[in-house]
This record gives sequence, structure tokens and C-alpha cells, in this order.
Amino acid sequence: MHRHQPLKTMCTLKQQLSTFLLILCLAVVSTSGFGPQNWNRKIRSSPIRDEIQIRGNTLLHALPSKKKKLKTFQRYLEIECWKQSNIRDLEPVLQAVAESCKQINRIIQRAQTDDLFGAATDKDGAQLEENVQGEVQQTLDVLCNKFMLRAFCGSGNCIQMVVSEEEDEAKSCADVMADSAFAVGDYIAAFDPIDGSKNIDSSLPLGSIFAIYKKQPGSKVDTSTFYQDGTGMVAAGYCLFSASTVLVLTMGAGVDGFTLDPDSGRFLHTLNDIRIPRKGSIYSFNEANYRDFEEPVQRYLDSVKQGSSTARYIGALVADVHNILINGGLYGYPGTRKNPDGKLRLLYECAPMAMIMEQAGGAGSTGTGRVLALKATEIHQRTPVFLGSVENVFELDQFYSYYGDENKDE
Ligand code: FBP
Repeated sequence: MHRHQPLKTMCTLKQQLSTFLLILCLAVVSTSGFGPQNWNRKIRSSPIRDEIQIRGNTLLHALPSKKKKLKTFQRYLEIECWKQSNIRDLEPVLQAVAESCKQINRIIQRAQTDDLFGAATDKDGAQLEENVQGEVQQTLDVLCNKFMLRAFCGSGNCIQMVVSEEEDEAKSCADVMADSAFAVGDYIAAFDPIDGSKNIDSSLPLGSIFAIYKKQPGSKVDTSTFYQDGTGMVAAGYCLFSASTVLVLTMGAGVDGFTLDPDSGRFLHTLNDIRIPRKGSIYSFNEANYRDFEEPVQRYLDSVKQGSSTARYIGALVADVHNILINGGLYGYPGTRKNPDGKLRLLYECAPMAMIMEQAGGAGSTGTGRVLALKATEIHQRTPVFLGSVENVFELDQFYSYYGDENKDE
């Protein structure tokens, strides 16, 4: 045997071995489901697949669908209510409110296709009277009001009375549920079932806002129970109906956000312990009213335009405030010469938003004081309001203290 023979055998053995290993690898890849032929199958089974199919295959490889492992709103509430004994009996109500936000989201999605928009009518088709706000009630206002009334009054026997933007008077839950068994509970609630109603017909962002207040210990619950300042709130929140549906909640220990997962239909904990930036460049005012704004606000707006600020105004409080909460800046609905108290309602718009802002490290001002220090004297009372980053609100307040009426004569 020639002396190089063993080497040659060795080489062929090596070649055979590597061929064998290659075949083995290919076999493993093809049977394990990781092979290229299955890439299509994986997407074939995901909900995104159908979507893409409709728009052609080019996007196929661009969207790996991988859900983040996120806590559900239900689980979050169980844990938080377990940790904070003072809000434990609010759990079923907040769960019910989240469910009603899902119902409202579904109705809003179907408003155009199911003819659920436009002015509300009675059973004979006649347009309803204007509500206590002097506004023509929209079909969605009436429907969503019902969802919220049942959510607050029908779950957990802890809410005894409610105020809604769509109801002229405060309503006892016993009346709402037509059952005296519901005339119990240490809490009252105020809410705006559909915020930004002007945006309904044009399918622009909308929202719902709510606040839960505690009654004075030992006191009887009636309309005067609502005549308290914002520090009596134990929970406040809003739900934004826009590109995605986001529920934002505070129970007095920080602010968290939950996005509605379109696949599972559950609110998932996507925004943990939201902190608003100390200062932001966004200002959000309806400047069409500029001429009617008080001097401090005019001067403030003139000054922000000197800097590198940017204007954003969606025309729905929830959408504009959510934008400010995430990016920083200032939202304002000031008083005008015509309406010195502005447009927005204290109990179920300004106070809940101010609590959320303060809990996220921001501020809520009337221009001349803290929104949460303002004691309500009427259930649909309005107040000028400025909500946002502490430095932006502080700057605005400075303009009020400098140009405000009370300093005029000096
Ligand atoms: P409603 O739609 O609940 O009445 O709320 C009032 C509101 O639409 C706010 O959401 C919004 O910020 C503001 O009014 C817009 O008012 P305007 O059209 O005067 O700018």
C-alpha cells in the first residue's frame, strides 16, 4: 500500500463524513419547521397573513407577528387593589368601566357603517332636546352614556350616585338600575361618555373620561356630595379611541396605560408608570379664539411662538391631553371674554385630567390656582384649564400673575 494511501482514505472518509453531516443538517432543518419553506406557513397561520394577502405578498416578510408578554388590565387591577386596601372595593367598578370602554370602542368603529352618528332622535324619530350643556345630543352620546351608567351603577355596589355630561341632574344608582338595592356605596362617580363629540361625524379621535370621588365619612349621598374639590378623587381615567384604543388610569399611586389588543380583545399593560417630561415644546390651544382670550394667554401664546414650539390641536380633550402626557408641553382651554369660565367641565373633564397630570409628574392649573383645589358648586360647572408639563404650566401661571386682571391697577 503506497505510503500516501492512508491519507487518501482519510480524505474520502472526511468528505463522506462532511457530506453525511450536511445531509443530516438539511434533514434536521427541513423537519424542524425552521426551514424557508415554512416561513410562509408561519405567517400563513397568523392574522397578519390574511391582511397581507389582501395587499399582495410584498409585505410578507416585513411583519413578524410577535405579541409582547404584557399584563392584562384585569391582572393589574387585582394586584393594585390587593396592594391598596383603600381602593379594594373599586375593583369590580373599574373592571366594568374597562368593559364599557370596549363596548364604546366597538360602537364607534361601527358608527359610520351602522348609521350610529348624527343627532339623537326619540322613538318617533324626532330630534332630542338640547342637553343641559346647550348641545344637540349625538346618537353616540346617548348610547355610550347608557354603557357608562350601567358600568358605574351596576357593578360592585360601591357607587351610589353619578353625574354625566349627558344627564341634566345627578342620578342615584337606584334610579339608574331601577332597584333600591343599588342605593348603597361610599363613592360617587362623574363621567363624560363621549368627549370630542364634534369629531364623531368625521371619524376623528374621541374619548371617554371618568372620575370616582369618595363621600365624606358618615355623610348622606345626594347632589351636594359632588360639591367637593378634586383632592377627594380616589381614581380618574380616560379612554382614547384613535389609531389604537388606550385606557389610562390613576388610583392615586402613579399613572398607567393599557392598549386594547385587537386580537384578544383585552387591555394590555403597555404604558407602565407614565411620567410626563418636565418641559415640552407642544402647545395645544384652539387659537381661533385668540382674540377673545384674556391678555395673559395672548401674551403666553405670543411668547411660545418666538421659540421652537409646535402647535397640535385635535379638538378632543382626551386626544390632545394624551399627546401632551406622552410628549410634554401644554394643553389649554382658557376663559374667553364671552365665556370667562371657558368651556370644559370641572367634575368630569378638568379635575380627572388634572389628577392624571399631577400623578404623572405634571400639573393642572386654572391660570390662577390648582385645578384640584377648586371646589365644585354646580355639577356642570366650567373652569379655564391648563394641563401639562410642570415647567410649561408654571410659565403660563407666570403670565397670569404678571398680566392678570388682579395686577392691572398697580
Ligand atoms: P365634549 O365633546 O364632551 O362636549 O367636550 C368638549 C370638547 O369637545 C373637548 O373635547 C375639546 O377639547 C373642546 O371641546 C373643543 O372645543 P372647541 O371646538 O371650541 O375647540
